[in-house]
Amino acid sequence: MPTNRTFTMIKPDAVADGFTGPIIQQIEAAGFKIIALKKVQLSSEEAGAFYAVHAERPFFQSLCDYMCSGAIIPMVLEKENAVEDFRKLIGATNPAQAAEGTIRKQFARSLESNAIHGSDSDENAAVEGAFFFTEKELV
Ligand code: DGI
Repeated sequence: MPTNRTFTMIKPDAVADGFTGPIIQQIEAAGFKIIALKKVQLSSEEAGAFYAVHAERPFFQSLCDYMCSGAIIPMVLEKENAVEDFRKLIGATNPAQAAEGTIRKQFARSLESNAIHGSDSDENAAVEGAFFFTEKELV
């Protein structure tokens, strides 16, 4: 994936709470172009594979249960400096510590149910995007 792209997913809490529309609106208003988008529900195995890097963490099982508890909206986004700018737009992992105006501050329920994912590097953006989308689906 080119380095001007990042990967995101709107997580089950925000989809269930009806925040898909407002979140996508803020993403586009911040200058990100949506290159790919779909709605899916992960199996427990798929959630575990996506978060394999956290397999040894105490919250891993809870995170997997949460991530497959409902529909999610994975997306690939394009913008100059996409990874860094998107992490700023969504705010800190824990919404209680997220800056005012960030997506997590506005829409997240808790540290675990934190509304949205954003890749933390160009390398991870490429791997995570490929987890959900083929090259042909990036348009
Ligand atoms: O890159 P982030 O999503 O901001 O954060 P991360 O990669 O460190 O963690 C991935 C997800 O795991 C995060 O969005 C929420 C969850 N998480 C992180 N730290 C904790 C956690 N969940 C629980 N229950 N407890 C934690 O300490």
